[in-house]
Amino acid sequence: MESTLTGSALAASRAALSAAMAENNVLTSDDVGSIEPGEIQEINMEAQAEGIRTVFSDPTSFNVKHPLYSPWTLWFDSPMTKHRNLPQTPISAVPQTPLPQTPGVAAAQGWMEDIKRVISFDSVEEFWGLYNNIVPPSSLPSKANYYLFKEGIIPAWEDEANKYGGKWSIQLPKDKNKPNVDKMWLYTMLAAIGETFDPSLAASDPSGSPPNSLITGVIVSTRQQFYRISIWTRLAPGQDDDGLRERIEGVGRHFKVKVLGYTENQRLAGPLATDVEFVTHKDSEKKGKTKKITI
Ligand code: MGP
Repeated sequence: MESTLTGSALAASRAALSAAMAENNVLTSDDVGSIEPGEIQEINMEAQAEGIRTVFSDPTSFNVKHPLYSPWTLWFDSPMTKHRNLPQTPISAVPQTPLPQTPGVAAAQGWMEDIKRVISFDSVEEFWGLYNNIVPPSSLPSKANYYLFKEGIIPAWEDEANKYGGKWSIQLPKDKNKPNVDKMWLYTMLAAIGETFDPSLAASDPSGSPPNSLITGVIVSTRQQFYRISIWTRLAPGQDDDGLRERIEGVGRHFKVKVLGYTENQRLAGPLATDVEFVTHKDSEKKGKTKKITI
């Protein structure tokens, strides 16, 4: 079936899918392309068939799943979730692992009070199942946020995985971007779960263990007059950064060019709009004048 995704979204989706297929030793079209004409490729059909059941082998209970590098959790808040003890959302069908009781989680308790955990997932199929059943950002009320974070990391500065980090973000005026924001958010999520923000890392881990990626999560926020999309990183460049600044800037550039579709030198700041900017969480916490890196 022809994909309806375009450009960077298609690339990100393919990255997620091919990572998953590589883990399952499934032959991809790229593999087929590398076979010389006339060359015979040995495929262990039995091994391939084992554990993978399709509609052809069982018309009622096939179970093809393509695992992601790591499991992710979606969180949500809006004016509706504030100060209310809402029951768990009806789509939380996947078993939830309890939050680690780290000092960071305890410190963020006030902030996390109104943020509801929606669901965790660890496969491409579950991601699409979730995506197809939630309200897109363009239809959310203002003051709402989706937070998609690696499982075990809470969307708070205080979490151990976030406290030395920062965020790339872009602010987009609502009136001009209502038609684009849903795709921008989808492409951002695909780049996160497909680990394409920090590609050197994903490529350099042949063991199949989850890459210790710089990315901890991504957020979309709706406000009265603008949307904001953010990418949270585990670390932020310091004075002796040992190449870290370059890596962090690579994340910002990938976000701006490959995910959002702007050109590298395009200036985006304007009324209610910002460029793609990086701020450390420590600076965000201080709320004062912040040092920004702009891509
Ligand atoms: P925000 O929602 O990230 O910014 O943070 P925004 O959209 O500019 O502000 P808003 O008022 O329009 O929502 C808003 C405020 O929430 C911050 O100033 C902090 O007081 C608090 N806050 C945000 N974050 C991400 C955290 C966090 O991780 N931990 C804690 N403790 N407070 C936070």
